[in-house]
Amino acid sequence: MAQRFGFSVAATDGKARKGVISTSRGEIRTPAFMPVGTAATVKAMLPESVRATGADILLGNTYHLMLRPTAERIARLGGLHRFMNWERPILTDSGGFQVMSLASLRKLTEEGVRFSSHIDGSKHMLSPERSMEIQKLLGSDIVMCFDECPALPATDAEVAKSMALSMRWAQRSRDAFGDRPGHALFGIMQGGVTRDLREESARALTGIGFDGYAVGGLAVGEGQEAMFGVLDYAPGFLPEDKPRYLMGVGKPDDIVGAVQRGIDMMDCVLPSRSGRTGQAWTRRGQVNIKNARHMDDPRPLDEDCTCPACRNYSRAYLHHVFKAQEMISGMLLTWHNLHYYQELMQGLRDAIGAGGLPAFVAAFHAQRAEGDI
Ligand code: PRF
Ligand code: ZN
Repeated sequence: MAQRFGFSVAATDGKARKGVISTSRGEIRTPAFMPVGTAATVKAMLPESVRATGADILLGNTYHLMLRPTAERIARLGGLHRFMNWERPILTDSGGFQVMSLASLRKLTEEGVRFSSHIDGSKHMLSPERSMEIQKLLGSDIVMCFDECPALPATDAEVAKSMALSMRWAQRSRDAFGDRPGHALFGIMQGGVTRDLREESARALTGIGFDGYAVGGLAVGEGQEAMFGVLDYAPGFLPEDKPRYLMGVGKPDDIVGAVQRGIDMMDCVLPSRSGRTGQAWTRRGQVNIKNARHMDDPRPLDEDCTCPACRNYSRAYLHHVFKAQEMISGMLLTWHNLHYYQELMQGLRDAIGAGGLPAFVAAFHAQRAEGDI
């Protein structure tokens, strides 16, 4: 009998929660940051290296994997965990958000979305039922409902109409998912930056009943202040005994602010993507390794960081391999960034556990204000 999906809160500090999600593939310490492994790989990292940074769970993408190498092929090869050599939990996004940002010739109807692949132009269909089928073929531990995230700018009426569609799709996702012991289905709240719509969306989702609840439709260009404005109330509309997942967030200060407001899980391409473009995230903020000031600098990126990039290499070396477009550049900076993100999450968990989150957050902002030296 598969281990049942569960969530327990061990400590709170203000609205912030520290807890553990149990799955049949292992535990997820929360607040959790999920590195993004879109195409069955966290780019530039071996899975064992991702684990070494402290990750308990990865995110995969329905949209990319259905197009290449296809969900059916991954299923024949034993599922996504075996395919990518990551035996711990995997959460998969449902595809709706990626269709809207990547695919062409999209046609949205009540049924779902027809679109052309950004890879070869081939025609495909995603619906709640098909998204549930694909995520089952992949063997995902945490399945996301099929939703629509409206593109900005959008009027209140457009956001309301889109949210209502996402709630009908949430019911269809729930029906198609069925009963799968050991696997979880999360609903996704929409409603833009409108409080009433967020509340209505939360009510629809909790009426259906999910194993966890995501806050979707944020970090889409509204800015941090507006996002925090929504996060000041939206998590409070969701059940306390279920994990809350903020999708596609974010920068380190977004993460800290979201955790303070009651978010338990997050994902973002930022640490991995910016690692490949020469951007490092440290306790002292952002460091651009491309900058000529690093050319002769024998010091590590961050003296206090224990990642391989900081233990074994100088800024001068990291600058050189970036300029020379050597593959190790993306490898080392991605490792550092993921290590920094996971250490931040551990710091948040420890601070919540000790009832010292406000002091931790104050120190976090003070160190960043000093800047890189
Ligand atoms: N819905 C889904 N995936 C997402 C989002 C969403 O609203 C976002 C918004 N930041 C990121 N990823 N399904
Ligand atoms: Zn480092």
